[in-house]
Amino acid sequence: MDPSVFANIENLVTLSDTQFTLGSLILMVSYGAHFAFILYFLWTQKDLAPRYRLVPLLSALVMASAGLSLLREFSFWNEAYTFSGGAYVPATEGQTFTNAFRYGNWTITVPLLLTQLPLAFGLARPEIRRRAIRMSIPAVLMIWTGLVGQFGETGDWAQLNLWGVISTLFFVWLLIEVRATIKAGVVNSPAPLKGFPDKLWWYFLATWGLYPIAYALPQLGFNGEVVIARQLLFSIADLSTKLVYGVILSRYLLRRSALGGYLPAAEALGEAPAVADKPRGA
Ligand code: RET
Repeated sequence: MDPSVFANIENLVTLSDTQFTLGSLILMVSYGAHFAFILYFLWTQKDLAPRYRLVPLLSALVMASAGLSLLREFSFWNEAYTFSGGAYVPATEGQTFTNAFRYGNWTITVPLLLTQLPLAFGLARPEIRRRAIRMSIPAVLMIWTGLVGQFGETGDWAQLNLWGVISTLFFVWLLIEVRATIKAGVVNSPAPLKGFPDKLWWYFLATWGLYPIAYALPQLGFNGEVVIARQLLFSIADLSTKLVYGVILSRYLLRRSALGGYLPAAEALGEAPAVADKPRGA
């Protein structure tokens, strides 16, 4: 069949049993981890000073939203292949596989992830709003232009690369805005935590940078290795930009809350004796 009738390379490639199972497993572990961490982020709120609690709450929302999207990708995956002649063959009827839903989901999760930054840095309310909007505009434009481009990945390299370049320009604009927020974060962090925002910046670059690599990967060829490598890359990126990023921010906020004199945070860090821990009669 003409490859160009399909939007994603998953529908062009016959997978070995191992490859199919790996793809299933990658998607399952991803949505499972996202759902499990809803509980972690809701729980971790209690030790943070009240003004920072919105940050893990946003992480919990991101976990729920991404978890549902990945669960859908997982069922697409299972519906889009049939086991026939000793291999998993793209189904000729019914459901095709698509990565496009990921881009729809990022439209929700990415602005939430970005808003967590000025919130965590404790900036003034109007500045939080201003920075969240200034970061979200290029972010959404980056995602939507990428969405248009990814429909070209089954062979229309001009479409893939042209929209990829346009999307990258919005990514650069986004990075300039993120960098400015990081700088405000350095100014606004308590002295012992001033090194944190810059470390987070490098983490941000390394992990958000995985997405354009996954986007470009189909140009290496239409085969099972590329399909699995791309799903793996997407999943590593998802787990690091949302889940691990949320854990890092929560740990920073715990230390920040303790430094600000919030006792439950100091106790959670083991830096202040909990009342119940004092020896009786002391
Ligand atoms: C695209 C298209 C190709 C060029 C670039 C891209 C960047 C995507 C990024 C996505 C980040 C997504 C996150 C999702 C979390 O839920 C759109 C692949 C630069 C950076 C963090």
